[in-house]
Amino acid sequence: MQDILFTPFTLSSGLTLKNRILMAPLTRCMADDNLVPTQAMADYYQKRAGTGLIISEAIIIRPDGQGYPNTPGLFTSQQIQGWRKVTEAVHNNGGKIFAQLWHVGRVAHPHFFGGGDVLAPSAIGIEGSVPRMRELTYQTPKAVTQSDIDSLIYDYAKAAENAIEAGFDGVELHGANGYLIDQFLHYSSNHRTDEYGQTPSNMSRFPLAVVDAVITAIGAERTAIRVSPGAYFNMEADARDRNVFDYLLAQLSIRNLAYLHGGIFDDAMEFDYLDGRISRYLRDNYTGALVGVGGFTPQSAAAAIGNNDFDLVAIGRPLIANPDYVERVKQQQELTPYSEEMLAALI
Ligand code: FNR
Ligand code: 8K6
Repeated sequence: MQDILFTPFTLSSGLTLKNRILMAPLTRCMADDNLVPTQAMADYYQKRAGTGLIISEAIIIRPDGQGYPNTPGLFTSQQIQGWRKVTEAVHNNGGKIFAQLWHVGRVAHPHFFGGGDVLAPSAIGIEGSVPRMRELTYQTPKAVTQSDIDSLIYDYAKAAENAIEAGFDGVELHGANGYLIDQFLHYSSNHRTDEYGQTPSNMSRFPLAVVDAVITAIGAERTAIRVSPGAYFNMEADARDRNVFDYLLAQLSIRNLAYLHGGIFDDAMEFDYLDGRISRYLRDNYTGALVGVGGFTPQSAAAAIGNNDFDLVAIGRPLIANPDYVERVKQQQELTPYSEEMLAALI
């Protein structure tokens, strides 16, 4: 029944994955205090090398991109060396791994980077405080200047080069879940009146500039992106966002990326202004390889791939609970259910 999950798939890049099951990016807040990956992280990823492709936990591209404790970085030589241990462990076990590159934009907190501005498209903050550190209330960000934008684009491209130096097979830009790139793409977080705001092509300008800079640095075949057309996390929905994503997806379709990945917690969630689910909307508006995600079981994932809803599935929480998820599914063994307490340690 689930045989389709175990058929190989060749990405737009030519990279062949041994099966259709991807490890979804999962922030674990377990890097050391210099944001360097640890041996425990190398062991954790190595155990999951049976997936067709691991997408790493989100990795910050520079200090002011940090919004959670102990999230790893990819901007110091120590961090590059730390990631090298992880990629070698995965490759030695027959796996492949992409780095998810992250700047949280207005979800950053200066506590993590010794003070300074929180950057975002517009000076519109979010309510609330940092998870696990509730005393850190979110601040009103500074609207980025052209020179901030230039340096952010440069730093994304530099982090992509660092990822390749660290042995990653490619990078996935984190353009989802209400973080910096996504903040440009929604009307509720982007009130700019210059060439980065107000129209779909303007609102897509920064995201596409980052994509193009990364393509120039490491090649389109090693570049992927995750997007959240449906606002659901740290973001207010606005029906006009549809036009932005229609434009963005047409532009991404002509760039021959490795794949496109939807960013959502539960793909059963429907958005009126997208005419339904994220996976359906992305399939209808993007022509390359598509990764579905959000609440899939082996059964529902096999059915969705069989139905051509998407080409690959990313599995998140079940892979936290079951390091040997792929083997268990293959052997038709029972899966351990996920629970939040499992986030306390890497297994
Ligand atoms: C996530 N998710 C996530 N997404 C992302 O793009 N980058 C990240 O670093 C994280 N971190 C993260 C941490 C934890 C603890 C959870 C539970 C989730 C979202 C994740 O990739 C995925 O979209 C969801 O978990 C939905 O898939 P599952 O878990 O239903 O298979
Ligand atoms: C558990 C680690 C602490 C910080 C993790 C941050 C990672 C963010 C990933 C997105 C989380 C989204 C939660 C959204 C729930 C939406 C329900 C509709």
